[in-house]
Amino acid sequence: MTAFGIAILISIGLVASHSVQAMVGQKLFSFPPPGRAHLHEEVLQSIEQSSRKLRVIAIVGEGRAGKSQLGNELLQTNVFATAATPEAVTEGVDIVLDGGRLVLDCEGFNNALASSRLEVLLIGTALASTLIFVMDGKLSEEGLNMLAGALTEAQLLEKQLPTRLVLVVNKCTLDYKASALEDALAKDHGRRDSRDAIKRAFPRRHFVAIPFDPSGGDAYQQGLNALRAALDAESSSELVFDGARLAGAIRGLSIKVGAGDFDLPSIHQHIMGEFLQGEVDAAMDGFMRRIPKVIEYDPDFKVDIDAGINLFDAAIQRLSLHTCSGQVHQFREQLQGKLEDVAEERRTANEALGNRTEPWRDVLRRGCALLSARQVGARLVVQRKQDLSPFLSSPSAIRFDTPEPLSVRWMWRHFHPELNPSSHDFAAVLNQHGQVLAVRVPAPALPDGVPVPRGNARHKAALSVSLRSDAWVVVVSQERGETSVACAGQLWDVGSAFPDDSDYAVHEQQRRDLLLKLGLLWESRQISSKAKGRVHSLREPWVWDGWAEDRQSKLQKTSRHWKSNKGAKEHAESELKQALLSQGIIWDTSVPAISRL
Ligand SMILES: Nc1nc2c(ncn2[C@@H]2O[C@H](COP(=O)(O)OP(=O)(O)OP(=O)(O)O)[C@@H](O)[C@H]2O)c(=O)[nH]1
Ligand SMILES: [Mg+2]
Repeated sequence: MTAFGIAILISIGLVASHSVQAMVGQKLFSFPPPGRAHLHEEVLQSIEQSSRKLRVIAIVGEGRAGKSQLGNELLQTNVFATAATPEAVTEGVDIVLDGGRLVLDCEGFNNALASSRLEVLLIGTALASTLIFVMDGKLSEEGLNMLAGALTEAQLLEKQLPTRLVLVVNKCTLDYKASALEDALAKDHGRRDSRDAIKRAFPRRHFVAIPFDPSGGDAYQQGLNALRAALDAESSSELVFDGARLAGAIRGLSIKVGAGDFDLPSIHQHIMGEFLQGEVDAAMDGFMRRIPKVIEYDPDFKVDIDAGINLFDAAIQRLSLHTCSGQVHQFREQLQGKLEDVAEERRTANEALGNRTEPWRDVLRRGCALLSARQVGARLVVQRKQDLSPFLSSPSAIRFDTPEPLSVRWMWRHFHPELNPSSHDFAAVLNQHGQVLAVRVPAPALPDGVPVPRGNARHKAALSVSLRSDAWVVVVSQERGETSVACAGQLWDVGSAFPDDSDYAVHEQQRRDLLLKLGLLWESRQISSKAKGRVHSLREPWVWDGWAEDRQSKLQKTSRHWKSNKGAKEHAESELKQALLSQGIIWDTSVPAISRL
């Protein structure tokens, strides 16, 4: 190493030690004797650990052309070594990680006092999102040949690279037009091949001339601004890598170049592979963030895998990557496979939630929450101690031979007015284990005088059943999308859970009290009764005939031929009671009342 080289390393080290915040130039590739590329793994790690998406700006070109200084200007700090010596200054590839940019300062070629290493040009070309190719003083034939030569050497002649080319003529004293590069590429000096190769490989290219200006004055600054503008233009359509993927690409490249294998199509493929894998992962991440999480059964659950594919396609379109279509296709298929796996897994989880049958109270609660949310009306009668068969005797009711298990999916399909138009106005009846005993069960009318706090026919039907039996009834309101429970003739908000069996006695007392108040129990009726004695026979000279009347309904019963006044009245009352019961004027709380069904 020359004394100058040592000075450079010291100066790089100094920058590093001044401040942790400061950008640090580090050597990524060197070429120790006998001259094979050596990758500095410890430096690669800083790239690998970068949490940002990285775009690579590689500065390559003629030796002593001012590449490192341009790099410093772009980064606005002196991190790359520069010197006015005729000998080469930059050896191998130095890098600076600047936020989302990784800037590569590459050793030059075409310097009579230094070796020209094609590897460096290949490394820069292969990795670059944007390749800054610097010529010294003029747009030279030699420079163009060198660039085309790298493409030839790398067997990339027929390839279209996703890399942008910014060709810079630095230290320029000539008055170039903005179209100079295009003009030069259009010229035919019998060297069409190299020009065609450049055009084909770099469909996106810019030209910038930076005037020679020892004082770094206005003209020089304008040139730099033109370079910055060229770098900013279309920067959104550049290859970007995750740090780890870029490190993987560099490792693969290093192995190939270190082994003297310049077959860049395969390197190119490797790098594109890393990039595409990154895009597959990014599309997958974006997709996973977008698709619905399965926390509850969703009857309309659908996974749109196109959303994931579109994310990938957008990234590919940004780069206009048609020439790599075979490889793109392969990664797209890989993505599609992964998306389908996730979609299938979510679909299965959703179905499983919908089909779950235990614990049944939980299933009922979840089903009601779904129906409430979608404003699908429903009514479910839940049996307690009383046999609900009397309710099921209606001709419209369908009774199952074997009770069906209740699931959220069952509830959705059964009550949805479009999926099952014939059933959703009726009740489903569940046994004590939450299994469906019967469906399409109509409700008897609600007796007059029962307070109905809210709701419509469905709520009235629920109140009626809860008053006529010990069953409780869940109602989902179609209009307001809320769930209530009717129990013992009262309507509750379901926020306060379903009736608990331990409260059975309390509910029964409430039901009885309400029935008493409504005059629906024998005890609440006004009964008149009397007995009349009469002469009967020698053996039974005196017998009593009883008579009883229900004042309200005027229903009367007589019972004849009893030994005592009291007995005659009791029997008449008993017959009246039976008549009232059979006509449904009064109810027996131990049997479901179904009159006027
Ligand atoms: N006057 C003037 N000097 C410049 C300009 N650009 C670069 N230089 C000088 O040119 C010399 C070489 O610059 P470097 O940046 O080291 O060149 P390089 O292309 O990196 O050289 P290698 O690393 O050896 O390939 C330095 O003394 C710079 O100060 C310019 O626009 N004007
Ligand atoms: Mg340099």
